[in-house]
Amino acid sequence: MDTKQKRIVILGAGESGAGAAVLAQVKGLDTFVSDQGTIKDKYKALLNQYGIDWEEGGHTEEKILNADEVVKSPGIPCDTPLMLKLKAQGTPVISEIEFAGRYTDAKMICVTGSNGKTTTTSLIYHIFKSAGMNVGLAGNIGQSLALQVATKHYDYYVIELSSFQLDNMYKFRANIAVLMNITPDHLDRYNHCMQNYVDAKFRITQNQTPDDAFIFWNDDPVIRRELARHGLKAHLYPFAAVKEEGVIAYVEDEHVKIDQPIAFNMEQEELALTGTHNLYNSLAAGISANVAGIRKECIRQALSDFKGVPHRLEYVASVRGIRFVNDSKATNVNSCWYALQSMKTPVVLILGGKDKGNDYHEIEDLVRQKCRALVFLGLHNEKLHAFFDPMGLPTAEVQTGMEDAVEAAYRLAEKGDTVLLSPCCASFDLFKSYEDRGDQFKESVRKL
Ligand code: UMA
Ligand code: ADP
Repeated sequence: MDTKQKRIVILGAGESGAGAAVLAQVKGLDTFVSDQGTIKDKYKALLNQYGIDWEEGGHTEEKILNADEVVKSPGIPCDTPLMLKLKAQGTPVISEIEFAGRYTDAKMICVTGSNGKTTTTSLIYHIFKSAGMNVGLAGNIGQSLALQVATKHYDYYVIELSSFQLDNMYKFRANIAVLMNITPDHLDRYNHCMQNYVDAKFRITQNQTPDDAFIFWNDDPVIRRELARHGLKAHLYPFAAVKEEGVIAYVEDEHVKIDQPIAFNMEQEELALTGTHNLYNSLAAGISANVAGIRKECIRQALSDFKGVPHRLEYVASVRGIRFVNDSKATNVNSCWYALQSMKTPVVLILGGKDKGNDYHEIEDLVRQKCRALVFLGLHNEKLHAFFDPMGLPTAEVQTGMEDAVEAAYRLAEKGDTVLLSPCCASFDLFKSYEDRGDQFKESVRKL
């Protein structure tokens, strides 16, 4: 019998890698962690607590290329010199989610999409938790799945999956898979090829069986086009804003209705989350809970008392009749479209930041219809000027920071308006993260 321990090397020691390392270690594997940068103190402490061998400040090839298997952190691209060497010599590379999935028989409810992942994942978790289920929240949100599998015992996991996490998943099976939508994002990681990104998203359905559920937005043109290509075996649960051919969940006569597997309805007005995009998120969450057999009263109650997630269309305050809404998580043009679409008053829109190859045509009409004025907040606002200036709206240009942007927006707004931070861009030019950007917005509003 071969008694040699399997050598597992984990690349990256952030939330994902540190969790994978703990799981590998407690499962008795020969575990080594390598980080090219500096490992955060809290992850060093965790690795040391479990007696795990680690390095930082570089990847030592002789300690990595001898791995039987590599777990790659999602932030590491597939085409770094080291990754290419591993591929060339045939070393299997998997994601932390794939790895963790091997060591649990909990039911997996997985959510992906270009927008709405965190909101939908959090809402599903809220419904399950309110219903008294033994459930964990994991993935691209909060604590890594691997660490929870190593240290806790849940019957269900609700997991937010980014395309990066899906990339290296092969055998993992989602009992309930939710695909919200697919619009361009992260294309720099996909060879600037949209199809590669689409294929990554569809990996959420691989290995599903007829006992599993695939919940998706029926009106997404990309999802509809792709359905046939993927030979799906799971039971399909398509949803849409209104009743149409084939959908099992929709709004009719101001009621949210889910026809399958168990008939469910509630007044749309009772939903805690507002706006069309949040209707989709509520439908997807409601179907997931319905499929899992949660009682209708529990689903109704939880869909109506959900507190929302910070930085997603978060109401901040009203100052002299002007409402301030923080949608800092709108880091692409599509999410800003939904934010604008949900606005019921004239809007002063604050947008800008690190551009990801944005095409603003998508929001052009809504900006014309709804915006009183625009505030460009970023180090490089030239592209925004070039696109929006011809519309002739009042604009303010701010490169200095959030406080000045909020003051400029306040000056441009009139009583009854909404000042909306929904930037279409990543935050990294002026802020540490989208959370930092949203927090600074809230702080600046409170100072007015
Ligand atoms: N590193 C290397 N080698 C490299 C490059 C990086 O060792 O070649 C190291 C860095 O020095 C760092 C570590 O890798 O110490 C970071 O790994 P990571 O970027 O994968 O970050 P984690 O902390 O492990 O967090 C990851 C997800 N991050 C990304 O996908 C970029 C987290 O999603 C996720 O919550 C976490 O795993 C647990 O599953 C965050 C995210 O920004 C929220 N996601 C993107 C998004 O939402 O748009 C996809
Ligand atoms: P993700 O985790 O996919 O980034 P979030 O739930 O954090 O998604 O929401 C990010 C932003 O995307 C929100 O601020 C909102 O403007 C927009 N959004 C939320 N849900 C949807 C949806 N279903 N479709 C399109 N846009 C959405």
